[in-house]
Amino acid sequence: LPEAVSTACFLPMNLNFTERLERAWDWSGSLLCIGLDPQTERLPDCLQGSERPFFTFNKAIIEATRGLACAYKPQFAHYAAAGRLDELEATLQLLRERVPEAICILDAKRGDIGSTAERYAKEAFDIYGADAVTVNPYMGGDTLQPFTNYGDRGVVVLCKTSNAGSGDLQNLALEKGGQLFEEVARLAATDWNANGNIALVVGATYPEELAQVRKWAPQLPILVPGIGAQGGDLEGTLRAGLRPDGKGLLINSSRGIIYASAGEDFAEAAAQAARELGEAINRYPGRVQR
Ligand code: NUP
Repeated sequence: LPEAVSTACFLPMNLNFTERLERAWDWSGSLLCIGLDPQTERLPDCLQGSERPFFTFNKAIIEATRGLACAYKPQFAHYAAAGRLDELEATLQLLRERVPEAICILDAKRGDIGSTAERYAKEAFDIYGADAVTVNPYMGGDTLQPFTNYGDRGVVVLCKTSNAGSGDLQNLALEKGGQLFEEVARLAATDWNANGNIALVVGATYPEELAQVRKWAPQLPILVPGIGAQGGDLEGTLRAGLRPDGKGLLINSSRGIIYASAGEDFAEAAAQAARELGEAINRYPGRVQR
């Protein structure tokens, strides 16, 4: 792994994570999060011979989409499986330099006993310099603490995931009433959130559950993947998830944006797709502050 980068963040250190996210929403005027999930076989032909294809691809997309999104979300496995973690690191550094106002979420879905979780937190925040990391709460609150201890960074907890099988466990009924994902939302908004830096993940494929999560966690930021390639429901997401201030959501699309074109115009096509999705989000009446 690379040397630890400076712990300097994308945005001023005196702001906590929530304040930085609010700034990112206001600066971009957007709730859009662009997923940076490069796959070798899907890269445009013009990049196939490139020395650092993932970084070159991301760089073009980041440059073309500056100002169109409040956040970017590289998914760790896409880089690790290709042996290109150096290009993930370079991508995060580029985001820090070129779009310091946007939040960078490292999607790694970490979760382990405390002493190992400490290593994972260090990896995400000190090595990669991410503003936020996704974590799996399955092992309990003590395993989230090493992440939440970084008070200026965000900890994005899986709550109701977008995949078809997410109900196998997440929708299990609890003896005390409610379902497991609701208990995750409740704990994330209360006991687990002593440092005020927790956000949740709820898939755009489950707007009914999103409405439930909003009840348990009225103020928490919610990362919503599943728009675009997974066929999630944008209007249902906005209806169920927006806060009264018209913010509160990070609506992610990865493949729907980055693979908008397989030609040489891939970056402009990605920007166009980002613009269209951002505008569709902003047309929703609830986006206007009430
Ligand atoms: O519940 C989740 N669903 C999901 O798709 C939680 C996630 N973090 N993701 C991630 O979001 C997934 O790993 C991928 O990086 C992205 C969705 O990509 P796409 O369907 O927009 O291409």
